[in-house]
Amino acid sequence: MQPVTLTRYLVEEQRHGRISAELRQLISVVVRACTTISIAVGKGALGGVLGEAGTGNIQGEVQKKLDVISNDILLEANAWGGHLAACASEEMDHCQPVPAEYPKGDFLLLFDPLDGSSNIDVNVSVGTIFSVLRCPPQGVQDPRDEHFLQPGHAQVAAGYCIYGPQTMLVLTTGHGTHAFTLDREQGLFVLTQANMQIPAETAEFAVNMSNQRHWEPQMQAYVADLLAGRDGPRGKDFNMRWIASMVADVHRILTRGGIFMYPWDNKDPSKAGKLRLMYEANPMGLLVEQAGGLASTGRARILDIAPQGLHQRVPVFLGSRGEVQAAERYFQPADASLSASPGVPS
Ligand code: P6P
Repeated sequence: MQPVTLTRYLVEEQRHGRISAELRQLISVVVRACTTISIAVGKGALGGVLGEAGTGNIQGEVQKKLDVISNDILLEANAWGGHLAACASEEMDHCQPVPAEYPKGDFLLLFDPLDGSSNIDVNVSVGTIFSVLRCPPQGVQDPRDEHFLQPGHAQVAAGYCIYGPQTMLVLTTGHGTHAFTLDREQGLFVLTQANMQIPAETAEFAVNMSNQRHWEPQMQAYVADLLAGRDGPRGKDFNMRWIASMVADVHRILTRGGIFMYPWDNKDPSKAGKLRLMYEANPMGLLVEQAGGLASTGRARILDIAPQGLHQRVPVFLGSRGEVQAAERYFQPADASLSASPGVPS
């Protein structure tokens, strides 16, 4: 049987009326940009692309050279396509409208151009995360940040490209979550896992344990019970993984199950979490839900959050349905007796 390339998959989705020609073309442009980023990431020191760019972003983070390069590749690729009204990025303070001389489209594209970039210099998997929204009609000719502030369930597509031992694209347009592997010889993405399904139960959790003393009591209680293993209230032993690259941790969970957590902590109480809603939690949340999992703040469904800002942060619990529900139980009724952490959506 002929391998199903991404192009063929998207044409079939369009033929069955599940996506428009414009969305098919937009996804193709984004994925071509990711292929270019994959080549740049793969060169490493040989490409002179490692190390810091000497600049910072709105997050207050030092930018890596590849952060800036990846951002530029995505902006350049999407400027002239005619599918977009504007782009927004972790690396840019505000959205960037498509240049006036180019045709406009009805979509908005958000991305974290190179998530996990602190891992680049040590050759650990990193990735590009993207999210697609419809642009409100009034915003097409004059798009502004406020036009991006839509809840995650409004996404028309979401995905990531992981640059690891293989370069893989994981994509949803609302009809399941599907994985494609880059055939480097042919420069084509080939469908290698249709309809990914996250096992409902797991014995593997992912969290940065060094933050443990900064967590809310509910989070400390939940993780303590995981660590207590078979002799504790959970009655089974758990394993832990933490790659510190969300794309890599989420890819593992989509592939074999688990729960990924970046909860609120009091290191900077003014921040509702570390991860960003619009271009990390929302796209990953849609991919996970489309694969049968859950994506929560611990207290609310991530995809239902009404965004207040382009770079808004949220706590994230996502992965195996049964385990996310188990974590949520620690944040329920007893919560009334504990002050909810500031900024965390109730
Ligand atoms: P920490 C990478 O910087 C990132 O945004 C995610 O990809 C990753 O899950 C998280 O931060 C890692 O955070 O605090 O463990 O370095």
